[in-house]
Amino acid sequence: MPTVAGKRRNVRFPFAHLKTAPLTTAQKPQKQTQKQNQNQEKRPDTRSTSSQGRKMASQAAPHPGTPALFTQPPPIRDPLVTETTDLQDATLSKCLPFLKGTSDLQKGPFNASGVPALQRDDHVEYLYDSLEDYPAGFVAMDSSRPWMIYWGLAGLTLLGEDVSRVHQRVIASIRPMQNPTGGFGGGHGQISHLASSYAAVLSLAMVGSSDAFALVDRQAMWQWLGRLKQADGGFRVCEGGEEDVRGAYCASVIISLLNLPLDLPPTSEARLAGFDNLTDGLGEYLSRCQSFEGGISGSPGVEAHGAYAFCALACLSILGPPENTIAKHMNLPLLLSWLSARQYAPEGGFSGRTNKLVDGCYSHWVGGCWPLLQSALDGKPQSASAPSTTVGSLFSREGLDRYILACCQHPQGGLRDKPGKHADAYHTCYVLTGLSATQHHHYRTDSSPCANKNFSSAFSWRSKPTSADENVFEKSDRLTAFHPIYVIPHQAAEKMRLWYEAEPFAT
Ligand code: FPP
Ligand code: K
Ligand code: ZN
Repeated sequence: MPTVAGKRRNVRFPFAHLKTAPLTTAQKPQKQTQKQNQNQEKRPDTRSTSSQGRKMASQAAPHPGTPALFTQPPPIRDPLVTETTDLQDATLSKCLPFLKGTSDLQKGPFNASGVPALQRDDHVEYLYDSLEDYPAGFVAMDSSRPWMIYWGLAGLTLLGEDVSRVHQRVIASIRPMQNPTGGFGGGHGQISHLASSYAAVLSLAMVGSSDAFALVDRQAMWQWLGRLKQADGGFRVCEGGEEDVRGAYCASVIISLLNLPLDLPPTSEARLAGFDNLTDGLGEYLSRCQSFEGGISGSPGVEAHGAYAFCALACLSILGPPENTIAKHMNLPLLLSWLSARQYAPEGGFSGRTNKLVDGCYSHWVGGCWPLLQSALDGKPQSASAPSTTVGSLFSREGLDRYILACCQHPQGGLRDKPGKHADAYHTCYVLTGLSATQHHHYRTDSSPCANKNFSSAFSWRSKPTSADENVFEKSDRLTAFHPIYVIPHQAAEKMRLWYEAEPFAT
């Protein structure tokens, strides 16, 4: 993609994700050293750099305004010591100075609640940069091109940037990845995948021009989805590939945003299983993905994980009103219990699964489950405005805000998994999405702007900003609200759907 941001800086990405990148021997030592040096969190010159100084900082008094819940290890400990408890202890030691506001590696200013400000300009600059060229060492990311566009555009949109001005550039980047047999690949010449198609469609929705919408070959997409639909109700992620809840969610997002016909194409093999529609048997498939713990796994019978919980709950929230679909296909008390156990104290952030560590990206994958579950519990909306009674907040917004703002901001811009990790575009996007979710109340109304009644409840979501007395973040740190299912602005989702409603579709 050609440069859009005036200022250029070298991209930063975590090399841990690139273990398989086939770097040449000539490049390897030099490039990695250069990257890693760049990624060191530099302490400001004004502070002590001695180990004594570090020790004092970690023992220093917490920033006033920070409740004890977020500054001390948990009062009850399991006496059994394992590799898992050691890793958890190490994570706590890394996070506590950040939560207390005593780390040298943190930028201020801190507000009266002891929460550091969002480094908005640094993150904007980081994300514009993430849309630029990458050196050869990033070759492993070549199958994630639409994702990199999505993460960049979504993060910038959350931060208040107008991404419609790059619509031509986005179209030019995405066009070569569409296959005539339907869908988008992860890179040039690669077969279509539901995850890259999801990222491509959402990117086109965010730039929001007719040219962007007209790029999608809906007929071919529909035929391709018909080939991915399986006899047990789910979707494979690509032809000959695995079937999992990512497939179910990405397919449902694409079907509903592009206003595709629900009928299975006549040649779809899933018709042999007795299905007529792309969505037949999908809720039942997702139901089989709820594990004994109450969480949701990628496919039936394996370990529950937060990323899959979001995919499944968002998919159910597309299929129909959450108070019907989630309540019908999930054991709610068990789901609530597992989801609640994902938020840790003192960290405040979420883990993805039992006995694992907090990670900033789960601010979205787990955090994004809460509005969907809340809507299921709130029940059928009675009006076009916010409901007068709801079950209230099901998780600690304060805890998540503290984890995000204190622990996930890289001092050189971009957001991250946890202290000590590099920033990357994926974490920057999903940590900011999580922050935005804490800053808004998301609810459904009884009206949708769409003429086609299919999936109308998915287009009935609205949001309102949380009030000042609920917030520990500064007013200036408020982000754009995102649609809780489509993870782009509400308007972008509605505009795309309405555009395709007006376009004839020849089956
Ligand atoms: C475990 O990683 C992670 C997973 C099992 C799932 C990852 C999937 C996603 C993040 C998103 C899928 C969604 C779409 C829409 C394509 P880990 O073992 O490194 O992390 P952990 O220790 O936190 O579980
Ligand atoms: K992780
Ligand atoms: Zn992560």
